[in-house]
Amino acid sequence: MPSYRTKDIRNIALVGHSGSGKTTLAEALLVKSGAKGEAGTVERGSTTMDHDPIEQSYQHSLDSSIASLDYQGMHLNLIDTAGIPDFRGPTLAAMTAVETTAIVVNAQAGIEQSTRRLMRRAKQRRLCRMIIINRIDVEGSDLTQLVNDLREEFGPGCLPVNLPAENLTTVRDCFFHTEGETDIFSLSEAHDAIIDQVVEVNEELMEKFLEGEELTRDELHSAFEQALREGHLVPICFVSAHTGAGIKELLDFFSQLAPSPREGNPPPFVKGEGADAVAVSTTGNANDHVVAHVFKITNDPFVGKLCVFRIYQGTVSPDSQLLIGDARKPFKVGHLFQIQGGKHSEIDTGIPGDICAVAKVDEIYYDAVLHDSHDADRYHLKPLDFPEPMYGLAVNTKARGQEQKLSTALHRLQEEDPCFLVEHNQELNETVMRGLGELYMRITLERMQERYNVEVTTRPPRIAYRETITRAAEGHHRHKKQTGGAGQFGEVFLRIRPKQRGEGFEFIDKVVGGSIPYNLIPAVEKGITQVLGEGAISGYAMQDIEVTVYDGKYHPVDSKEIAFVTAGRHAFLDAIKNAGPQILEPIVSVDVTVPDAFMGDITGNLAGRRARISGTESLRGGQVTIQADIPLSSLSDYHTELKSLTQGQGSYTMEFSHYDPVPSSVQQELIKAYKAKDEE
Ligand SMILES: Nc1nc2c(ncn2[C@@H]2O[C@H](COP(=O)(O)OP(=O)(O)OP(=O)(O)O)[C@@H](O)[C@H]2O)c(=O)[nH]1
Ligand SMILES: [Mg+2]
Repeated sequence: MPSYRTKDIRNIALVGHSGSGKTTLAEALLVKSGAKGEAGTVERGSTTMDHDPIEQSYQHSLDSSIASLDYQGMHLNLIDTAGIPDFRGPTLAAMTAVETTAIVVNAQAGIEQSTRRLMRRAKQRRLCRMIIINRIDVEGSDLTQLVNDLREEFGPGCLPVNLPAENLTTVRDCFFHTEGETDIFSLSEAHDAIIDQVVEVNEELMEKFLEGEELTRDELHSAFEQALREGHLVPICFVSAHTGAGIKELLDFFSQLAPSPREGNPPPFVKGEGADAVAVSTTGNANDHVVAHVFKITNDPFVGKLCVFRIYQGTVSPDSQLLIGDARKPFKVGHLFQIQGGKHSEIDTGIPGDICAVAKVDEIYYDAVLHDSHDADRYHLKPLDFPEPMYGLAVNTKARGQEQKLSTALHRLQEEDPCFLVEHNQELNETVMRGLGELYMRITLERMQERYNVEVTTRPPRIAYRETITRAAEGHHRHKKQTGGAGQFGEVFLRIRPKQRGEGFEFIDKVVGGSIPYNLIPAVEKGITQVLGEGAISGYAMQDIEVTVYDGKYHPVDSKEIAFVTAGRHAFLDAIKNAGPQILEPIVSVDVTVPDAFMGDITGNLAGRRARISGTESLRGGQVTIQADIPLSSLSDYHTELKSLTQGQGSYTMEFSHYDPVPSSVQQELIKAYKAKDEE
């Protein structure tokens, strides 16, 4: 049994812009609590959290990483995450496993793009949020201004719980204390401000407070937790991960004020799928049956597949027999682990609220619910709205005979990151991997080589164009074939109509009086869906079309399934001819970040690529971010061009946005290319 109980656990995700100091901060916390002897550094590649050799060579976290520490009877599970936006799949996934998201802000850089994005994400997920202002040791940062900026941007609930003092070498608590010297603000005013904010969530307490009565520590504590849960309060702490200023106070904050698993908002579990899903709650009790959620998969070179899960109720031991999702057959845990960066150690018990891992169970997948009662069948944690990866590379093995190795490597990599997808296009015999950016792809190729020993060649993948129609039309086809013995006969009348973008395909059967027998209607639909998959004019799948079959004819002997498949297919093609067929292209939203001086060149260049600029944002440190919607097809060489236009200083990320019609010249070209291929 562990020495701590559920109420002693604190689960904290450290998130924030790249370079804000999350990994260094985790290191400082581990050292301060005694979990580690000497502090490693990101530069030397000796931190607990950046344990992967590729992370060490890039000096950036490229995946989420977990370590725990014990401090004054409390057990703290820390999840360090990658700040580089390409790697936000695992970062967002980590946020589902914690009560508290700590958004780390670089004191010099101030609010950065990822700060906003992550604050918004954590709020959407109803997580308790706090802000850690790091790097207070560096001279020349305006901390007063930063606090004001945070309040302006994220609301008046952002309030310091401590303040830097003694020339930024330490911090002073202003939640429990009312007096003391500090470097910024008056401590007593900061104290009043935060107490005011906290008591606002509880009317009774507020009255007591206004009447000047002393509030007990318990009263304040429970109001504080409520304010955190409701997003009414976002406490701010100051630290320097380098000098250690504020680190002990941060540990104190975690142990005294951060929510335990019992105090956070309840995890958003549902039972069932899609529209049938209903909210269910977990108990948090150690004696109930097990409910746990897998939020991370890693393929460790030594132990193989490692599945990391958070327990919501019940107790897991090496003897536990757990079911994966709706599987009928359980697996035996065998060995239960606790994780410390790249290492793991065996434990005998996992209690509610804790984070543990099992190794070598191949059937477990990211997002699986592990449980030991059929009561928890069809349980899911409310899914995250992950960005859709749009940066694609088609890959082939360099050497022949390595195809199986490549496919295994891709499968393993896909298991680990919900924002990394692998698609295989049978028709082109093309394997395409998709991620959130160029850097992501580069690192994935390195991983493939280092971990799985596969070398590949890459090229830009085909763009996933789509076809649709622009107006309603009628279609008809009579299929009649007489070859020797039995003939084929089928006749179909249908009408088609465009649907709203993104609504997909709908098939409506309005045949009356059995002019097409009901058992042959599926054959008609089959003929139509064949065309949907293959496209009518350019070889790309069709979308957003409604087809109504309303009449036909059949022959009692010659009307077999195949006849109606063919008739349906040709009637549909006949209708499409008159329905103004239109090719659509994927449009992505890009954020391009460059030094100010290049802004003009970059927006000009984007405009030349058919981009629609939707906004620009000045960042501190002379950087600017340009937001634009742009056809994916215009970005195939953008990485190289951006680097050369900005002397290597520009970067961009993209996300799928929507489909738009292609310009007519592009449509003509695509049709021509398709015809030429067809004739071949
Ligand atoms: N002066 C100073 N430097 C710091 C402090 N914290 C971190 N750094 C430095 O800032 C750089 C980035 O720190 P990391 O800990 O790697 O930042 P991160 O947030 O983990 O970055 P990603 O992994 O890319 O998301 C490193 O060179 C650290 O040594 C601090 O408190 N003071
Ligand atoms: Mg890091």
